[in-house]
Amino acid sequence: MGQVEHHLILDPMTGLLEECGDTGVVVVDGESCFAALVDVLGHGPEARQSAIVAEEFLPGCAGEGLTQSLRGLHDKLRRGRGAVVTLLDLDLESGELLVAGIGNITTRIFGAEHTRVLSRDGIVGYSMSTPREQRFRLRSGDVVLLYSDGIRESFEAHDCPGLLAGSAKEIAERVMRSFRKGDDDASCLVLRYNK
Ligand SMILES: [Mn+2]
Repeated sequence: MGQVEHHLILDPMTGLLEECGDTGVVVVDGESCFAALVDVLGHGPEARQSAIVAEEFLPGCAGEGLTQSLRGLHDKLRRGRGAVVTLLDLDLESGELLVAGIGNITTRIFGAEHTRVLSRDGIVGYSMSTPREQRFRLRSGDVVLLYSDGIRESFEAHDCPGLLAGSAKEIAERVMRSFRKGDDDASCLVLRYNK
């Protein structure tokens, strides 16, 4: 059975978690890993309220299907500000990865090839296109990186020598340190699959 090593960093623009609209969830149940990264529009205490709604709802979505989970979150966030969201589900035995995103969370896979996963347009809780689940196959050692638009979207691995070295925590800290923009909440979720 494969394993997944993961690390999430939330870095609020104001330095206060209670004013952070970015959040993430990881649930590992032994056979699979469900993960989410969420960026509620804007920042501050009101954004944090919607982030809390997502934090409370998403752990129960593990194993429920990504499209259904996005639809459920869409309903939950209707009274708040709306958010951009990417969900993924990784089968630890096979390395099969499903990803579904709405809005501009960046999702990248660093494996034998480097892949950017396209999201659909929209805002969860406000106006959401039909989710699309995309399928990938991870190999042992591959790294999946998700980050919000508080981090420079377009950096390349060669912009940061050793980007993928070390633990998931070290990778997340390196991305945050090197590419954080500073004008918004920032979040970064790193997963490394080990067969
Ligand atoms: Mn943002």
